Amino acid sequence: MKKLILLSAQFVSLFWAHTLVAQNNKAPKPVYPIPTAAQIQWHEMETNAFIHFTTNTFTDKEWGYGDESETVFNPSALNTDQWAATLKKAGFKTMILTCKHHDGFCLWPSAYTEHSVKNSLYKNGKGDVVREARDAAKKYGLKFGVYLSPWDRNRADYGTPSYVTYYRNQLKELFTKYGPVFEMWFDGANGGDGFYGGAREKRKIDGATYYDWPTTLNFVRKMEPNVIFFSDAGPGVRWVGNESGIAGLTNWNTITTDSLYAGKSGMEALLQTGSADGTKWVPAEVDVSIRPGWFWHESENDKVKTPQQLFDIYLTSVGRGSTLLLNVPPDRRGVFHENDVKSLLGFKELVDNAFANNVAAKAAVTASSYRGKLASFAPANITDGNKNTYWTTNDNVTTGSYTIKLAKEQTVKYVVLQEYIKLGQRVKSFYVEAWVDGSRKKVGEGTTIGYKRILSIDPVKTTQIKVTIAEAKACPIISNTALY
Ligand code: FUL
Repeated sequence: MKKLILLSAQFVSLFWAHTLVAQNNKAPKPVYPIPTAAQIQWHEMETNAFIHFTTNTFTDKEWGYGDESETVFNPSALNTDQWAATLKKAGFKTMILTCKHHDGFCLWPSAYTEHSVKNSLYKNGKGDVVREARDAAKKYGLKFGVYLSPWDRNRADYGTPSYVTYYRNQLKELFTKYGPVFEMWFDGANGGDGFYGGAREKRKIDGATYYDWPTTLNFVRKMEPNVIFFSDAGPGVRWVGNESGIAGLTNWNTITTDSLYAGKSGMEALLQTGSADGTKWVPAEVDVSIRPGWFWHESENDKVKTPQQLFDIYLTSVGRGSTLLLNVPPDRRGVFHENDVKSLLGFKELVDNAFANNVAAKAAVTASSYRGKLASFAPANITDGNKNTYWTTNDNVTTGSYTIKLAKEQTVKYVVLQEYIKLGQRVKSFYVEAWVDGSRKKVGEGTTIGYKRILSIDPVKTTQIKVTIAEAKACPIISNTALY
């Protein structure tokens, strides 16, 4: 009897070992939640551009009251090709236009309001800035996105159900006449007071329920199934909780959005970091302006962020696993001001120079272990330049390290790490060591990695860099490490 029990115990453990081996011969199971295909594409864009342009450009305001005469909107030399060409040259992948800001003025001739370009002096009311912007984006290979402010200080019916219908009608115009639209931006700002068709009063809405977002999102999805929705609550991407260009040092793409809604106050800290146990994949988008304001003001022509400031923002956004959404507001001519253009191109040069030469490309890599001892999960995948291959460990191994051996001594200033996020965000903490004068020295550390983490370290002359994943939710999956 005893023998029988022993035998069957042996059988069970053998069976178990076999199952484990079989599991480790296959790709790891995802750690949920995981990104959708559209979200993956969004991560890969890295740098997006925002364009704030409306009557404010001509009235020198940031938030128009809603009583501005349409005739104030009159760009003298609108050139959307200049916007798109400059952005393309500066490395941006997309362009999101404020089709309607809080003042309610529409940059396209909407059939549902008189408060639009059709009553402006621009092209004697025959102009359509949304169309011109969309066409220019297309011409230069940039994806096009729309910002349609939910808060509307011009509309008499703002705050009643008919305004929500108006808002949806406008979305229908934008999505059917100006598509494809890759991202829709609806922000939560609601200052309360406004013109409201002449009422000139303060109006309060319940941000959680008034707009009935689920219905609106479904309505839009029917027209554009892959659109990414931006808001404090996603569901595509979330606000990063500040407008200064800074994602959390710890930055989870995951967050629980059940009690969130656009404009809910007090959520800034959570939005900046997300949460390790979040139930949805809603990564942070870092929106920030190249100038102090979102709109062009003559007085800010000498306050345009410098190339170095933009580069620093790149490191605190893209370098922390987020996507940068940089606003560049056209001036009264309808073009990007010379100073903005200069900064954008200078910024591109800094990025290109910093990340020109990956000294780890194709370098030899060894690891503490790798999954199933299979080439498909081997450490060499980290430096092969292929985003679809990765190094990973067996299921029961949630820490590990790999060492990149350089062909010759190199000076390293940036360590760029990437997780294979298609199977979820896993890494909770890591550190980096370099061989300096024959001994190992810690040169950097971090918490989350996500789509991309750029560690800026004190320049170090070295022949080997070792990365240790100190803590992870499950077996770590690293697709890339580059050294510059
Ligand atoms: C905020 C708005 O109030 C600002 O004017 C700007 O549009 C910014 C991107 O979002 O909520």
